[in-house]
Amino acid sequence: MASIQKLLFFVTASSLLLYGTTAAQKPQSYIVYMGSSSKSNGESDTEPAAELAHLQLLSSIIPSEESQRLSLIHSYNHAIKGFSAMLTEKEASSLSGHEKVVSVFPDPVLQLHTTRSWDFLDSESGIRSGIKYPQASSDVIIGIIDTGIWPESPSFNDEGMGEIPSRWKGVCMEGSDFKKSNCNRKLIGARYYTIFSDSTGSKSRGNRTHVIRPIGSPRDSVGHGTHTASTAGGVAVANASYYGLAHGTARGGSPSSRIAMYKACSLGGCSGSTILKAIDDAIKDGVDIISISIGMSSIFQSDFLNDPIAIGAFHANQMGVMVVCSGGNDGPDPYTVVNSAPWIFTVAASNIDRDFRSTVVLGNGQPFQGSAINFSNLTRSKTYPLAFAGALAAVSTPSSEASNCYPGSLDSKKVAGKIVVCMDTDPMVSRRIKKLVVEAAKAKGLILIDESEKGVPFDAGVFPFSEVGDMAGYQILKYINSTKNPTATILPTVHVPGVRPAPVVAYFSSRGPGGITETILKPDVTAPGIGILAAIIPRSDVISVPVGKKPSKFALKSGTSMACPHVAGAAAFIKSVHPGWTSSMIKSALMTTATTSNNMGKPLTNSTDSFANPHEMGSGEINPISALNPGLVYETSTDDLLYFLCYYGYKEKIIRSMSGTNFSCPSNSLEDFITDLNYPSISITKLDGRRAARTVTRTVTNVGSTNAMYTATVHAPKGLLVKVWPERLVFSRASHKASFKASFYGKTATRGYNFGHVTWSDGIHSVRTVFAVNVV
Ligand SMILES: *[C@@H]1O[C@H](CO)[C@@H](O)[C@H](O)[C@H]1NC(C)=O
Ligand SMILES: *[C@@H]1O[C@H](CO)[C@@H](O)[C@H](O)[C@H]1NC(C)=O
Ligand SMILES: *[C@@H]1O[C@H](CO)[C@@H](O)[C@H](O)[C@H]1NC(C)=O
Ligand SMILES: *[C@@H]1O[C@H](CO)[C@@H](O)[C@H](O)[C@H]1NC(C)=O
Ligand SMILES: *[C@@H]1O[C@H](CO)[C@@H](O)[C@H](O)[C@H]1NC(C)=O
Ligand SMILES: *[C@@H]1O[C@H](CO)[C@@H](O)[C@H](O)[C@H]1NC(C)=O
Ligand SMILES: CC(=O)N[C@H]1CO[C@H](CO)[C@@H](O)[C@@H]1O
Repeated sequence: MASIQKLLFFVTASSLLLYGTTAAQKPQSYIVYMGSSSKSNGESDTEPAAELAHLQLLSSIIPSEESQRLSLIHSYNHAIKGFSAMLTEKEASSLSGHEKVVSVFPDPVLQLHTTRSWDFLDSESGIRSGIKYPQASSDVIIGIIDTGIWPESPSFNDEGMGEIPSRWKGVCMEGSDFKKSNCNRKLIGARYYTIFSDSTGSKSRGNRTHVIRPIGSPRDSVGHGTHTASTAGGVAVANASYYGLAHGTARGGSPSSRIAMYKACSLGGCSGSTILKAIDDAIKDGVDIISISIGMSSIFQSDFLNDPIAIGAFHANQMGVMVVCSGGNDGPDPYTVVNSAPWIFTVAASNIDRDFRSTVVLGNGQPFQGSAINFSNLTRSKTYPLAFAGALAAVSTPSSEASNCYPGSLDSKKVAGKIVVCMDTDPMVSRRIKKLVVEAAKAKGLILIDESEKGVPFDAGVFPFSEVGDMAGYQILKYINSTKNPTATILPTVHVPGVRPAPVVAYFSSRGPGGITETILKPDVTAPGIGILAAIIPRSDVISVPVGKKPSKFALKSGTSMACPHVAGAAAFIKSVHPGWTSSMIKSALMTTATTSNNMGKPLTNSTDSFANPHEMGSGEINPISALNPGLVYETSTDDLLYFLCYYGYKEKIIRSMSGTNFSCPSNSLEDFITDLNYPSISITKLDGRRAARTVTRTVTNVGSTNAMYTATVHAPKGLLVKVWPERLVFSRASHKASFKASFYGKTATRGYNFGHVTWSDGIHSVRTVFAVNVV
């Protein structure tokens, strides 16, 4: 679905074309990526030495008369080697040919994965409500790369927390409104980065002469970072609610964990070079898990080596640090998932078992259950004139635009005082804009007919708002036609708990397969991302505050941005119970124990009531308690990932730079071989139905009781023949690893993607391995 963001992106892209020639000579920010910074002896250069080397490299290509440009925006030298700087296209291209350089690419602007969900909203508390975690006493550190943090939130209270782990090397940076004392034993670190701006004041590709520091501190002025941080690692706060909605205990996924905030983003987005710097810092500081609810637009995805999150996450992974990312909000079309590298844990979003209803009552007494979060002051006892927006068009405006409530399409004289019904037949304008349009025209309220997004309640603040589906919308329009003076009212939102079915994959959640390679099944897992209750900045200029109330300390937000820190928190929780487990073991545990059934005991569905497939939900909805005891895990080693890079097609020289070793690619490297990477799911991108079976190998590690025997069962769609051997895997003190093969034969299978799973069970554990097989 085209969002307003994408639209703006296109406008920018075409204006760049207009100025093509001058743009090519005008310096802009580029990222120069030079691989791993670790040397063969395991050490890395000191910071000044690395910067000097980077400057020397720069001076070799920047003409001496422009020596004022001879400066680095960021220098990466902890885990990642490289820098960002202002370069012309020509300089960038000559640098890219340099022996020590892996890739050079324009510094991209990445978006927070709630950009669309400024439109969205709802509530929840921590990982699935109702689950109590066993006592986990450990010192796992979660790094959050986001918009900063509101340290006074009760979610970051450190009461009862022990000493900060001695391995922590991070800092608490001060700013005008952020003191060292704002950090504590819960929020143990906070960094911020300079935000660059161009002359137009928008966030930019970094003109060093125009540095702006809107708030030179780690303090959050957006609310996104505070929300994600408290979802991942906030402590339990009783009596939390959003103005009474979703009342309950707000708790992060791993309340015992420490949080470190890396403020790399502002409301307008995040520059890729800054995110890369934040990842490099987080690795150096000693975090265990990094949570990133940010991504490139799915339209502009190019290559792993041009993607700062993919590059940073690769080196984090190499250093044993897990990186969890949101998969994006560009669903429900296929090929929209981003952050899809195999070394990233990619998260899709689902609803939880609660709903926010804002009932519409027509003048004839007929009620319709709409969805919204609103603090409407209208009541049942009085109704207001009701009109269809198409009939309120401004002069010489097509009624198709007016019916969709486009900016400028409505005649405010006709709108004032009425409850307006808008449609969503054209998704170019978001509901947030529609609300602003009718609100500015002095409407009394807005009823939006939107079948697809009605499941994601929108926070309209104090403005009376309700969103209904096509059926109810038709009835409402029919009523308007049937009477001379139609009227209606919109009641304040009520919270409806125990909604079934749940979870349901969110409409907006980005879908697989991955656009860069289909050989890794993406997204990996699903987590709650609709209506998540978590800490927010309690500022009245940021959220609309109902009359007579103090700004809420909690808010309801939706997006894969909200799902990602649930998984980061769950991973931290598992690490706190199993400190010795590696990132890949934790990821495998969360994937193979994920659930694929809902609270009605039926298979999980998507928002249009079809069974959800692994391109929508990955291995399923995370179940952190089961993941504590997965039985078997798939370990994916750094070498596996280096083989991935070989098979994907990168030159050996590049892979050696990235690994910092003299790794050698197999002489025969085909993309098809990626399927054999020891990943906890299987994706076969082309299974030729006329050819012989395709066989893949996997190795599992026993993390359950020493002596165990597992047998396999296969669930495959009709026509796809799947065989697994050996039929049994036996583990003992002497052997805690075992390999198996699975073959796929598609002669009679339906063309296109077939989904199923192989489950290893010892009677206690079920180790579910999802597969996606594209039969051609
Ligand atoms: C930075 O912006 C200023 C003002 O717009 C301009 O004069 C200057 O040339 C720019 N510098 C670069 C390196 O683009
Ligand atoms: C939560 O609110 C209820 C009712 O307002 C009150 O009885 C209870 O003590 C509060 N709990 C906490 C922990 O503040
Ligand atoms: C609702 O609140 C608005 C201001 O927020 C006020 O103008 C309006 O009169 C109120 N309506 C009712 C029915 O109280
Ligand atoms: C309402 O009336 C308009 C104009 O006569 C017509 O185009 C529309 O289809 C009617 N809608 C319904 C739901 O009856
Ligand atoms: C739900 O799944 C069905 C079947 O795969 C598909 O046709 C439909 O488009 C999906 N709905 C959404 C909202 O993705
Ligand atoms: C490079 O390869 C040689 C021989 O294959 C090996 O002995 C050496 O340790 C390797 N060096 C690094 C840095 O991996
Ligand atoms: C459920 C809920 O909180 N509804 C609120 C909607 O807004 C009105 C006016 O502010 C409140 O009185 C309701 O409590």
